[in-house]
This record gives sequence, C-alpha cells and structure tokens, in this order.
Amino acid sequence: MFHKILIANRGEIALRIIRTCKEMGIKTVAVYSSADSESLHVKLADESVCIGPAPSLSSYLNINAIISAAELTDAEAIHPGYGFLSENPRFAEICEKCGITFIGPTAESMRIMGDKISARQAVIKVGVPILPGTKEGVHDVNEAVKVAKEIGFPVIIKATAGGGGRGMKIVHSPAALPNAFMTARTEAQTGFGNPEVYIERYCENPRHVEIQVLADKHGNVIHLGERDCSIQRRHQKVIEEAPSTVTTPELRKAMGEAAVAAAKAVNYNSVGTMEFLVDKNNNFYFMEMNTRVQVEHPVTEMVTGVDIVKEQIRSAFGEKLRYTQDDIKIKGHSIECRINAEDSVKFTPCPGKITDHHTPGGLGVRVDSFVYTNYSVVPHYDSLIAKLIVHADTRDEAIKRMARALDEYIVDGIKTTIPFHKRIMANKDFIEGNIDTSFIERLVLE
Ligand code: MV4
Repeated sequence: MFHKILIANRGEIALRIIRTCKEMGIKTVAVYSSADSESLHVKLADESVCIGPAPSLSSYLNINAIISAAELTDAEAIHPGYGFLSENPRFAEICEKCGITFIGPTAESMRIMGDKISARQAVIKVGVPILPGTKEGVHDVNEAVKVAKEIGFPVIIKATAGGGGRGMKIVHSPAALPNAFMTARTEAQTGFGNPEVYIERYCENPRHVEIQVLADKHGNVIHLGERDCSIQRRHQKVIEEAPSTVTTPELRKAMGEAAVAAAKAVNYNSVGTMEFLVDKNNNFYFMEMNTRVQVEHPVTEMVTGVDIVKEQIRSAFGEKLRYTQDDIKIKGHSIECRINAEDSVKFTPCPGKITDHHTPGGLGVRVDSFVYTNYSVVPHYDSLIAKLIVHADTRDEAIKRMARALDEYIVDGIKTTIPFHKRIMANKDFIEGNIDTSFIERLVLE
C-alpha cells in the first residue's frame, strides 16, 4: 500500500480522506492556503505545506505548487477530493508524468465523461438509455430549430463542456428557440471556454437519482445502489438520501446494470457516479458522470457499510475489488443534510467566527465537518461547513433522527442552513416522499 498520500483539498473532504488514511496506516500531507492555516485538516495531517495565498487559483488550483509539495514531502499519491482539480485530466497527466499516482480515473476516462456529447456517445454504444437528442453539437440556429422540431418541445439546450446544471436553457416553443440558442452559446463560451451546445428533450419535474460505482484496474466494476439527490436549490444539492423512495429492487438492478455498463464503456477504474433523471413513469435516462468522490458519498457508505474512500485508494494502488455485486446489500435508510454558512432564508454566504459549537451524537448520527469553537469561516471558498448524516432502519426513523440531531446542533456566531433543514424534516411532502427537483422552489414560495 502507499506509505504517504498528499490531499489536494480543504474542508470536510480533506478530513474525511485523512481519517481513512489513518485507518489504513498511510501517512498524510495536507496542503493549505494562507487563509486555511487554522483549518482542522492542517492539524490532523502528519505534515502540512502552505501552497499559496487565499484565492483558489493561487492555491488549491495551483498545479505547480501542489506537485512541488508532493515532491518535497515524498508523497507517492495525490487524492484530489471533489471540486478544485478533481476532474482535471491535465492534472492527472502531470501527476503521472511526475511519478505520482493520481487517486482517480485515467485522464482519458475523465476527458470522455467531461465532454457531455462524447459521454452520451460512449454510453449509447453499450445500450444505456438517454433522452432523445442530438448526437453531435448543434452549430447554427436553423439546424437547432430543425432538430428541436424533430425531438418535440419542450427541449433543453446544454453546453457540451458544461455539467452540474450550469449553462442550460429550457425552450417551450420554436419561436423562443433562436434567442435561447444564441444565449446558450454565448454563456457556454464565457463559462466553459467552448461555445458548443447540444439539444435534448426536456423531462419535466424529474427525480435526480445517481448510482455509485466502484471499479478497479483489472476490469472489475460493481455498483453500490442509488442516492436520491432531488432536493436541490439552483443546482446545489441540499439533502441527499439512500435508498431513493422511487426505486424498487427491479429499478435498482436496471439502473445499476446501466451504470456498470457505462463505466465499462470508458474503461473506468476508480470510484464514480452516474447521474440519471427518473421521470414520473419510472423511466430513467443517463445525464452525466462525475469522475470523483462526491460530497454525498456518506449516505451510500451508511447503507452499504463500504468505505468508499478506502476502496478508491486501494483501487488506485492496483488492488483488486474485494467485493462482488452479490456482497452489496442495502441496509436501512440514510439521509444527509448539507450545513452551509448561509442565511437560511436568503441563502447568502455568512462567513465569520463560530463563537460556540456543539455537534450532535448518538446512535446512527455522523458529522463530517472541519469547524470548531472559535474557528472563523473564511469567505474565499464554498460555504459548506458540515454534513450531518443519519442512518436508521426505516426512512421515517431516519427523518425523526435527523430532526432530533438538528435540534442538538449548535453553531453560534454565524448563520447556517440548520433552520431550513428543520423545516424540511417537518414538511409533509418530504415526509411522504413526494419530492422532485422542484421541491425547494415550491417550499421557498410557501
Ligand atoms: C435535464 C432536465 C430535464 N430534462 N435534462 C441539471 C443538472 C444536470 N446534471 C442535468 N440537469 C437537468 N437536466 C433534460 N433533458 C432537468 C435537469 C434539472 C435538474 C436535474 C437534477 C436535479 C435538479 C435539476 C434542476 C433543474 C433541472
């Protein structure tokens, strides 16, 4: 096994990775920006290296500084976490050129899945269902109108280089198309440096259901079931759960097999997630793949008992998968609430000093966080300060446990989204499992 790993990230995910490394007997190197010197990941790692000033471009996205830190500390591998450099194929290549193992898939897999058109083409070949849409990029307005009429309205225009919901335009009629098409291209160019867009049929009020996959460097791929991430606000996930209230064992098997086929189609060899939309009739369609460990991975860990970060590290080292599909059993129900340093009504970031802090505990309660009493939340990065995760035998009990844990949670001095989560746990539609991607919009209007 690796002797030492550098973690090219910050916040709760850096701690999450350090914890598994400790249990595996692997030494850890934290890197940090000058704004993060008081962060817990710096204190918990065996060594730490400052890699630059606060702005991400100068620190957590600074490839030269991160590679130098790995060389300086003799780290054999780099774990990129999520965000920052985690889905950057160029970074993966540079690591390998420097003789450092990138803990993630190959640059090639990342490139195919990072381009949404090539991702669609790769998965169609192996029979994974996708929504009707263009097989290539659409490059002019007349062509856009023609293909949209063939697909049937409403349609959605998406950036080839986009993802995560950014740069999408929903179009309900031919008359609205030319304008939306031009805007989408302009936004794609500004947002992703590539104006190319494609068009698919728009699926109204879908569920967002994603499948966790685990793959090794020997061609073995399994899945760990699904997470329902339908509770989102402006394409930011707010609450995730496993299993989904829409999945039957049959649907899970079908989606799981599709996810495994999609992973094999790109010779995938690490942990990853296939995002699907599920419509009202329980039809599912592949959307995109996330080629990294995700924020919401803990709910899958809770219901399967599999340490996803551990399997990711083992796989990167070249070990064979130690589970078969039959070993994976879904037990009970897990829910995760993302706790952000934000105003829980306006959702504006609220950095500042935490004057008092108490985390909930007890049976089936897990807190993945990096903050503590007297820690100052800095304004430079994502506002996620903690993930509160619960596990119980049933969904009803998990909701009650989450409500209880939220009541125990104390974060004084800054505003957080804890009050918003308390509202959701008491919401009738949430309790009954009547959720789709428009749930928060409806709740905010109440
Ligand atoms: C869609 C869609 C409806 N139809 N594609 C948003 C994130 C990105 N992964 C894909 N997204 C969507 N793609 C078609 N053809 C609706 C969404 C979508 C959405 C998806 C998941 C969770 C929340 C969402 C909120 C708005 C739109």
